[in-house]
Amino acid sequence: ADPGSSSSEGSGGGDTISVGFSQVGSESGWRAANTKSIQESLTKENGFDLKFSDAQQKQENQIQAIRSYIAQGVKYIAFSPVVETGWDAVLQEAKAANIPVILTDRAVDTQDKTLYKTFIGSDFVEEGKRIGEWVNENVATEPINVVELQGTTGSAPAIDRKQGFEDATKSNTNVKIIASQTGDFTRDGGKKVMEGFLQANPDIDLVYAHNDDMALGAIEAIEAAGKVPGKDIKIVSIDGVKDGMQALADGKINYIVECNPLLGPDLADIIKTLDSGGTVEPRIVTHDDAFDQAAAKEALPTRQY
Ligand code: GYE
Repeated sequence: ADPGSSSSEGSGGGDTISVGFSQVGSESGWRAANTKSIQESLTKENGFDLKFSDAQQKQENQIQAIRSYIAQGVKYIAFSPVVETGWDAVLQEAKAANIPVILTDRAVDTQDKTLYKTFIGSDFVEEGKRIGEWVNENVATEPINVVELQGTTGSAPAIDRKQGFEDATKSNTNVKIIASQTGDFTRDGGKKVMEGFLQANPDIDLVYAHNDDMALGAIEAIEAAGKVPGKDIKIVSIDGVKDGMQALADGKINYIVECNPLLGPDLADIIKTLDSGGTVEPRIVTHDDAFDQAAAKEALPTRQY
């Protein structure tokens, strides 16, 4: 409300650290859990003054939000870049204003590594690889036709998860990717693209979805086409959100590689470390598990998201 005010003198005693966070959007269950984790970690009680904005999956909205954080003179900027490229100009503006930038969840593609302090998040190539390896061992022991539901075009997780799966399956002649299209990481997108795939291809054996939400959309399309998801058409996906894990436990999805969305506590630690003059590693990789149907049944009762 008062863009000129410095937020380093927080009310309620003690100083707070002002942080501007630009979120990708609210496209998925993963994103909802990630937003919650960040908002619950960067609280007043924890010493933060968080300014949060949702870019609705549009890069221009994120650039605008970052510029406004710079204009407000926040102490730190953190963001999850919707796509990989096109960030140099705005990141240079932040650097010129002496505002350290922290990347959470998704990477940017830049030559200049001085434009951000650290990038914290999962190894998306590895996630795609683990999916591919599971498919090699458990499904592609005979020839299979695979359709791929890609995440948001140009985003780090879509590029890397595609790459990882291809790396793991390229020497397996049984794996044939017959169609690949973006569903934008949404349930609706996954459903619509899967409907098209089903109409064009009578013989689909496996769906590789870059996230659970698109897998859940695909399940609806498969059921509407009179086929049984998890049996007639097998499904593998990435994230491990509640609804995805439930579908896995119910036998509708066959395998999920987790992507941990709970980045808030680490983000808070990173900022506090930087703020007290410390240094952080330029790349912090978070730990991800993987689940088959039996493991999902066991994990569900204590799942945090
Ligand atoms: O997998 C997907 C979300 O960037 C890792 O974005 C994140 C991805 C996540 O929309 O569900």
